[in-house]
Amino acid sequence: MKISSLIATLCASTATAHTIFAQLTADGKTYPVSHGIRTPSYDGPQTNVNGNNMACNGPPNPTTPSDKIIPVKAGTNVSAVWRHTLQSGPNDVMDPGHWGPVMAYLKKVPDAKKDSGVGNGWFKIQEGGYTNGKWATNVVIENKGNQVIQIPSCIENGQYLLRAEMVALHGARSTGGAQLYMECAQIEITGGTGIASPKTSSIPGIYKAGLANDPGLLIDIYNQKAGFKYIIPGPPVFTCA
Ligand SMILES: [Cu+2]
Repeated sequence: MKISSLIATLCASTATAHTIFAQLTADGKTYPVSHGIRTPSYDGPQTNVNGNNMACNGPPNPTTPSDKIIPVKAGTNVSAVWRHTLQSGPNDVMDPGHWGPVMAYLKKVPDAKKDSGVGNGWFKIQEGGYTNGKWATNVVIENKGNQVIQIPSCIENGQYLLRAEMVALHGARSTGGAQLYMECAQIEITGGTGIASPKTSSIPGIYKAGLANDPGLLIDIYNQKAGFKYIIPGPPVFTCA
């Protein structure tokens, strides 16, 4: 058995490895687990990039609605806090062998508590891939589960869904083998200048299953040359400048 197959097999046999965007830190305040976030009772991945559950998770990871909305100031940094389970602490974020990219998206919605997130309106505001020999998932793990995300200063005020995502590529050498973890937080942005209208994309729709279309999700990460250029999936990051 090749070492890459061995690693993938080990990972698949341990359900202890996955992760959940469990709570949000905004304006210096860390909210309780599941406050304003549709967290699942199971920490498994989504693997069908064409499924509606690619937006805000869902079966086979049943998500619980929240009646909370978290206030966020435009231009500030928030942290999506990742945990292995809803009971885990900062030293139990995810299996460190879950190498892959990290991303965050926003979608402006009329009612953040009710909107499914499915369909157009999403724009990417943060991403990390493979830099200086380190995967972005490992950066988050070493940062005690904190994915730091800057909320653009130039967008409109109002309610948004904040979709934070980590992707594990240990099984991604075959189609559908990438494991995508995402949850949606319900936020209300204030202080934005509103001068920008980001170009938006649909979820599902931002990712593709085939190699020609998405080399960032169909890749044998164990057989790359040192310093290879990893192509982060999804649209480019929106910036105000
Ligand atoms: Cu996993």
